[in-house]
This record gives sequence, C-alpha cells and structure tokens, in this order.
Amino acid sequence: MPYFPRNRKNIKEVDLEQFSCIELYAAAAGVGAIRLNRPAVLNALNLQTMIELVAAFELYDASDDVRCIVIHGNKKAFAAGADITEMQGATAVTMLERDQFARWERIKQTKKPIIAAVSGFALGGGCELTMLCDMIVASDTAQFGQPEINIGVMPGAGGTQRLTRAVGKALAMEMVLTGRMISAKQALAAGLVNRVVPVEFYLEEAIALAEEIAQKAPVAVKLAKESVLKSFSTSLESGLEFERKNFYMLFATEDQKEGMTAFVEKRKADWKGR
Ligand code: CO8
Repeated sequence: MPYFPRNRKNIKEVDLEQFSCIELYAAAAGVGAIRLNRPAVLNALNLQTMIELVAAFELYDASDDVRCIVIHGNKKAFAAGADITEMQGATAVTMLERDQFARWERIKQTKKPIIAAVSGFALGGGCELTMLCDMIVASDTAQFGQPEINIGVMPGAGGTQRLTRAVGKALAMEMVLTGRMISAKQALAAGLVNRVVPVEFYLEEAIALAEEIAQKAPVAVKLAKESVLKSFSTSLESGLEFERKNFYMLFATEDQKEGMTAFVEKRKADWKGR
C-alpha cells in the first residue's frame, strides 16, 4: 500500500501521487522504504527515477514519521546503472546542460540514515547510489560493479571517488578499468558493505537494522551520521573538533537528559526527538 507520511513540509516540486518509477511504503515503525520499480530494465536509473528519488528522500527527511530510510530494488537487481537508452544520443553539451547527475548531491544532504538493501546487480549509477547510502546490507547474490568502461565511458556519480575510499585504490582501479563485478562476499571483505545475508532475508535484515536505528534518539542519530560523513571531507584534526562540538551540542537536548536519567533509573528511555 502506498505510504505518504503526514508531514509534507519542504516537498514542493513533485506531485507524490504521480510517482511512476519508485514506490514508497512504511516498512516498520519509523522506517520509510523506497522501492525502485522498473523491473523490466533492471531498475535502470532514468531521469524520471532520479527526480522521484530526490523527492522521496526530501519527503522522508522532512517527515516526523520517518527516522531511518531503506532503499531497495528486487531480487534480480538493485539497479543496473543509469539508463543507457536515455544517454545513447547525448552530447557533452546536452549532458552538461541537463547536469542530471548533480541531482544525486541532494540525496547526500539527507540527514536521516539511509540503508541500501541490495540483491542482484548494483552496477554503474546503481552501485554509486548504494555508496551514497550510509550502510549496505547485501544478499549473498548481490554483485557490485562499475562497468561504464565497457560502454566507452567512466563512472560519473562517485564511482571513482567513493568506491576508492571504500575499497582502496587497487581494487577500485581494477573494477573501474575492467568493468568486472565483485561478489557480495568480496564486497564485505573489502569494506563496501556492512552485512551479507541469504537472499531470502536481505530486505528483512535491512528493515530490522533500520528499525533498530529508528528507535534511538533522533537528534543524536542525525549528528552522529553527520560526524561520520565529515571524516570523508576533512582533516582528522577538524573532524575531531567537529565531532566534539556535535557531542557537546547534544547536551542541549531533552533526549540527553532522558537517556542518561533512564540509564541511572534502569528503565527504557522515552525519546522526544528534541
Ligand atoms: N540501461 C537501460 N536498460 C538496461 C540497463 C541500463 N543500464 N541494464 C539493463 N537494461 C535492460 C536491458 O536492455 C534489457 O532490456 P530488454 O529486455 O528490452 O532487452 C533488460 O534490462 C534486461 O537486461 P539483460 O537482458 O541485459 O539482462 P541480463 O541478465 O542478460 O544482463 C546485465 C544483466 C549484466 C546487468 C546487463 O543488463 C548489463 O550489462 N546492463 C548494463 C550495465 C551497465 O553498463 N551499467 C552502467 C550504465 S552507465 C552508468 O551507470 C553511468 C553512471 C553515471 C551516473 C549515474 C547516476 C544515476
């Protein structure tokens, strides 16, 4: 059943009822799910999918009902990349003018944690989308790759940058230059994913992880995510300072008082989200 959170503030651009490439649904308490839904083309990411995805992330980020987000495809494919048929006739000028891949940057600004639940192919822009997420729960059938080299181009939405940071230079170089895919097991060993589970359970596992996070103090979750991400874009010294200030800032929340009092009183904390 389609799911539209109550709080729609900041959602201006898209008429949510018009979503045609993705589906939104409530997966568990506090967990908003996004299903990529173009199975006939292995969830290839066309422009419309990107517009809808950005709108969905903005919607969930602004909604009080959602505290953690899960994005997934189906058993055969998370997403097999940007839609090649859409790019086939493009020129450098049309690509630059449309600059459609810049849309991904909005996803990066999502403050709530995002978990990619991946089964089957996560290729090209699909692999890059998983790397924009904060965690990746993979099925044992998942395959990750940057095969753009096989169609005469190269990764264009983080595949040379985020993949290299995740798996290291040598493996990233091999994947980007040969287009070869790696298995879920290899992805786990390389640090690209945080869990691998049998395909029957991958979505359930990702949703359970999201539900666990959704039950934590929301402001602390947001600032903790922001602090971990900061480590990718700053020096250790400024990162530590940033972390420390976020830590201090949490002492301005009711949830810090509640969390520590609940610990002392040996009871479960009742988070207010402020
Ligand atoms: N774009 C458009 N259509 C696709 C794509 C795609 N990326 N991938 C698969 N399809 C279509 C196929 O054309 C086919 O359609 P049809 O049934 O009409 O012939 C259908 O999906 C099923 O695919 P296959 O029959 O090929 O399925 P197989 O199981 O035989 O093979 C593969 C699966 C190996 C995944 C194969 O489909 C494949 O190689 N796909 C292309 C993978 C690829 O090159 N991806 C990179 C694309 S470029 C890119 O992502 C640039 C990123 C820049 C930033 C992006 C931000 C979004």
